[in-house]
Amino acid sequence: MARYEPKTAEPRQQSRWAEASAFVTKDTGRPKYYVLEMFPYPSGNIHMGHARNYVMGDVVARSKRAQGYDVLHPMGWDAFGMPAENAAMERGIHPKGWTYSNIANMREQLKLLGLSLDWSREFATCDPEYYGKQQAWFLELYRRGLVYRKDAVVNWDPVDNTVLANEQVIDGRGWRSGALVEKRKLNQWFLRITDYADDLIDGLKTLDRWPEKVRLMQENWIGKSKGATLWWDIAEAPAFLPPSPEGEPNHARDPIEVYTTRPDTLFGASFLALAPDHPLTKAIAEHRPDVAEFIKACAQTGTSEAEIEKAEKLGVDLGVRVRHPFDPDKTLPVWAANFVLSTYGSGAIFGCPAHDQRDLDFARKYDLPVTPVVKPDDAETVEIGTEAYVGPGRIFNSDFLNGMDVEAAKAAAIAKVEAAGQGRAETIYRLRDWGVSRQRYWGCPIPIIHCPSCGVVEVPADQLPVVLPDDVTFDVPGNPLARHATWKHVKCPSCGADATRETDTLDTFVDSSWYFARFTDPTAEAPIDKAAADRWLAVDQYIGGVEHAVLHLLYARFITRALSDAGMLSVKEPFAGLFTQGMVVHETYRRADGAWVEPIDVDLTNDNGVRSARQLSTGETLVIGDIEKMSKSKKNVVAPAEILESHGVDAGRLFVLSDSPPERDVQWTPGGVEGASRFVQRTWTLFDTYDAGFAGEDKANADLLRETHKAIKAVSEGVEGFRFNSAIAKLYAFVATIRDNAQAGGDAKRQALSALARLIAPFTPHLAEEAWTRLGEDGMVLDAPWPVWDAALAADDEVVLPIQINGKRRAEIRVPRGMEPSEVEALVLADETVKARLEGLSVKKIVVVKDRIVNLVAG
Ligand code: ANZ
Ligand code: ZN
Repeated sequence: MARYEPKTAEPRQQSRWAEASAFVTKDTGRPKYYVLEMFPYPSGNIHMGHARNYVMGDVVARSKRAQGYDVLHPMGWDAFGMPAENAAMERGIHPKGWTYSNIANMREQLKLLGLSLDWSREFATCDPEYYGKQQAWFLELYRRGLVYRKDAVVNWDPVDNTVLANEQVIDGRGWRSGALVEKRKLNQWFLRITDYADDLIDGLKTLDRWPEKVRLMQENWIGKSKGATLWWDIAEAPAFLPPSPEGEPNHARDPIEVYTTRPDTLFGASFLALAPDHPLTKAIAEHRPDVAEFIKACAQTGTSEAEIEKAEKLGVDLGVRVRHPFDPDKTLPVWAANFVLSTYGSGAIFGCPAHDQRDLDFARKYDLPVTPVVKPDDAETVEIGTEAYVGPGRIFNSDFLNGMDVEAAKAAAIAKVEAAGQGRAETIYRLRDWGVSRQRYWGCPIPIIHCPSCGVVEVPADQLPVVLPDDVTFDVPGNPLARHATWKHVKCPSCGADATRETDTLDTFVDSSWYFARFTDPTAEAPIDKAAADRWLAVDQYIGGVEHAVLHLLYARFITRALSDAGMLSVKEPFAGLFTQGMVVHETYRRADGAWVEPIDVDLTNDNGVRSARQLSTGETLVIGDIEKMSKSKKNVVAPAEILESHGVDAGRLFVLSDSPPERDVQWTPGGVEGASRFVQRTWTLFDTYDAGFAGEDKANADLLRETHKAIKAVSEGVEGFRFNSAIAKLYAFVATIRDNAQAGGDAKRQALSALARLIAPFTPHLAEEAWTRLGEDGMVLDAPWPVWDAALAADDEVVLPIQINGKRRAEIRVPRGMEPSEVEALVLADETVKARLEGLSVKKIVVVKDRIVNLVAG
């Protein structure tokens, strides 16, 4: 009996696959299956999280291949972005060199994992061949009106010196730098994602193989809101507001526009509130230092909705009064308030304190009237203390709306303001157009030329790609492209005059919004080869982190729609199936002086359940900290390479999938990998000691055959349902069954081992190939068909019998299949639930239908 040697077996199998070009995509006309993991950013090294992600994809790819699909399973690099420029600024390395050397390094690390990837399709988004095609379709969208330029207040990251999309601002901070984001006005390029807002919501309903959570997050992000816009006439305004010529905005005269989802509560309105940077607030601030102060104070608190929600409600009375649309005699004060967002609706609201918590908090603070107008259906009235009533009910205190329910009152109120020309029904969205301009070097140049006489001119198709210059400097902040001596100076393609290139580059989320389509034919002349895209899209299974729920995954859905409308694609939804995997986490260790210590330098002991840790290099006692996502800062990282070195690829692959469900985090422990490694040995031993000449005993053979079919069924279902951990648990059990059943042999044993080799192949592919060869099979297990189970053999040995008492199902009982009725009867009568049900009754009759049902008559 020989030990299994991953160190020799794994490279042996990997060269076999390479020599056979085994993973080059084959298009044989069979049903297709496109498996894709979110491609990595080439930051330097493959980490454990990457490894888990790609191994999951590989399990899908290999099992689909075995099930007879033509599989597409490509890999590439999301290679533009800030870190490359940071490396340039901090260490003087050119972003291009940094990126491509990281790619080379990570490619080698990935290859070690034995993934069934088609490397012939590899590309990086920073390859001019890739981003040139992106420039081509960008111009196509420009011609179609989906790309435009406007002055916009943008989120400015003062550390990265660039603009961020709303999605990239998390709690008021830059998603990458963590710096507090500032507001600036800049001329920017935008993609009209809002044109697709409704379609993007509707499409979510078709994505039945997406996590519910992600669909909800997208729906909330798009934030469709149905309500009404109302115009409130000004009744009084401060004398200092200057009159302005007819046709120009006049703050002393123009009605204030308000957006509401609750026009039914209009009779409960007690004030209007404007955003701090509403034009009227600002006009008044020019004459009122207290208002100016207020605006300044608001600018200093966080800008995110969450922060605004948490902050104390503050405001200032602007000295303006407006007329109520339904009662011209009634006037309301206009305030500026910190909880009104300038970027939503019209940046102004009417406050109805009785039925909105923010308005109520505000009204209580500034002593504004609280008039309830909605009461629960069965109540006489409703008392408002410190909590607003936001539930359903009937309208009261409200003239012509009295007695209506909320929905009817909304419709009636809207009909009335529309008839009076004081408002209209309106649907608005939280979603904003996607600002894609970045003032950075390491990104895809926007293929536009600015000409003094022709204005914005497209770079002609025969001059694409617009390639980034290599000779740039990073010694000062700002955009290296803008200060390059020659790059931006060109002749206008249209009139020949001196002109300048656009120096903004595209947000890197543009790069990742179509790469899955390019993979279907990465060498196509067109950005996307239509026939190839039709063959392979949509991606059948996409796998990645849930942190991309609203960024990448929404942009990709939008761009797919836009390209589809431009005739370049046929699908609207890029990803038919989505799986969001959990993270790899690890315990943390700290010294008394607070320094983090790497796991490799830690000696753990366990005394009757009391764990302690010591630093190997110093002997110091360590504090065992929380289990956290592996991160460099806490030094709790275990590099895949270390594991592969010590336990082999297959044990590592097995472990990242075995210890918890794929959607949950998995904790890396040395013990876990060792367990996986022992399983590899045990499995190998079964094959290594296999004696084809041993016929076995009938009963043992029959048992093993049944166990084999059960294992095929359970593992297949686990793989299919993305329950890899339970599939692996079943494999552990199956290996134990084969080992323990020493009396089995002959065909049953052969079937068991043949099935086992094929079932482990997606998880531990190298071991599976070795086992396959050891069984004497020709070719590779990679190409062997997935085993199928015989339903009769796989059927459970136990059945669940429903128990009916006087015709009603009252209990159930689990018994061995085929149990005689008399035996079942005894068990039923002794059953606790049944006894409880029969309390005070006597059994008149009991009928047991074998393996089906138990009927009891009692009275
Ligand atoms: C009056 C009212 C009465 C409101 C009531 C609610 C309850 P969603 O559903 O998110 O669209 N609102 C409108 N614009 C706003 C802005 N720029 N900043 C902060 N709040 C704003 O929310 C719409 C509701 O949020 C609107 O309906 C408005 O308050 C407020 F009993 O109008 B409501
Ligand atoms: Zn010109």
